[in-house]
Amino acid sequence: MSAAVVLMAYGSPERLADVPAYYADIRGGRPIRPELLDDLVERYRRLGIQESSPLNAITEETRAALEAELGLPVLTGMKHWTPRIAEAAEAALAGGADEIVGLVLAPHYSAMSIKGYRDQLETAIGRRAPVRFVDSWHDDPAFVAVLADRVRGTGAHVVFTAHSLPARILEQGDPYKDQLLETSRLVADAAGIEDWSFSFQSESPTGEPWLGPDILDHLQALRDRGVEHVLVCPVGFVSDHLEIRWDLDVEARDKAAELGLRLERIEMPNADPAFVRALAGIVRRALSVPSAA
Ligand code: FEC
Repeated sequence: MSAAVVLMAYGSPERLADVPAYYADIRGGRPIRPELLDDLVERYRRLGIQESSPLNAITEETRAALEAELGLPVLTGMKHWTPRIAEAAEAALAGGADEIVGLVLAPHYSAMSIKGYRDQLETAIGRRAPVRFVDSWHDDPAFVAVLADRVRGTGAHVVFTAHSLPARILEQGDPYKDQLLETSRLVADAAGIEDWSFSFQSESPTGEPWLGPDILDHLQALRDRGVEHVLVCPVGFVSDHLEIRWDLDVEARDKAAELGLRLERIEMPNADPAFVRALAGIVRRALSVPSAA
């Protein structure tokens, strides 16, 4: 068999003029309030995406490093931007692959996140090749070690974070929150951290309740109970992008300053060689499981 990997990420607009189309893709045809679009354009402007788009550049660096590590073709497919997941799937098949590993650069499964990547990939491949899709890798020991190395030895209270989702996922038995808490616990145990907590971030104003606590409220609660120094360790994201560089580096930092709280965050895994080796291990494991096809 000749395998190829479709490495999937959220995707990010390359320039400000792309933001309306990108946002429309995220909304999947549902209406967008003009003030929310203006606010999003402004966040991207302040992030400096006219000069460079961090997420797309980091994803390409990760792709190239993973390809070199595995010695297999690795193609990037974006959920909400180009190159699309379907384009990556076509390129993988055109290159002669007769089985496809689907790996998302997001470790935790939710029907509201990973399932969307899976659906796009499986629809694109159809019956042309078996797809070995990795649903989650939140407890991968090498990934846990990458994060543990970044928090070990800190004297700060560690706050693990991840993207919030609408709270209704809990009634649907979605494993997202449990997987996030498991990663947090595994990282804390591996690093010998006892003083830690978890909060969500990056909630969208969609008019329904989202999972909490949100990090901004959580910082207030930590300050109220006497915490002076916080180290933020995102576990649900692996790259520098808008949700890190704006929601944490601007909004959470501003909130911490207002509270008189010292706030730092870990360096994201991005294309760190140890993280790329962890991804390669996940791909090799997926390939070693006997195929159902
Ligand atoms: O740097 C960048 O340009 C892109 C950063 C980015 C990442 C990301 C990851 C996740 N999201 C998840 C869920 C949702 C849900 C909605 C939603 C909306 C947005 C908007 C932007 C955005 N997300 Fe995102 N997300 C990123 C960016 N996300 C921009 C639209 C503006 C806003 O609401 O702030 C709500 C959709 C709706 O309106 O109906 C739900 C989840 C992840 C982590 C997993 C993954 O990476 O796929 C979950 C990175």
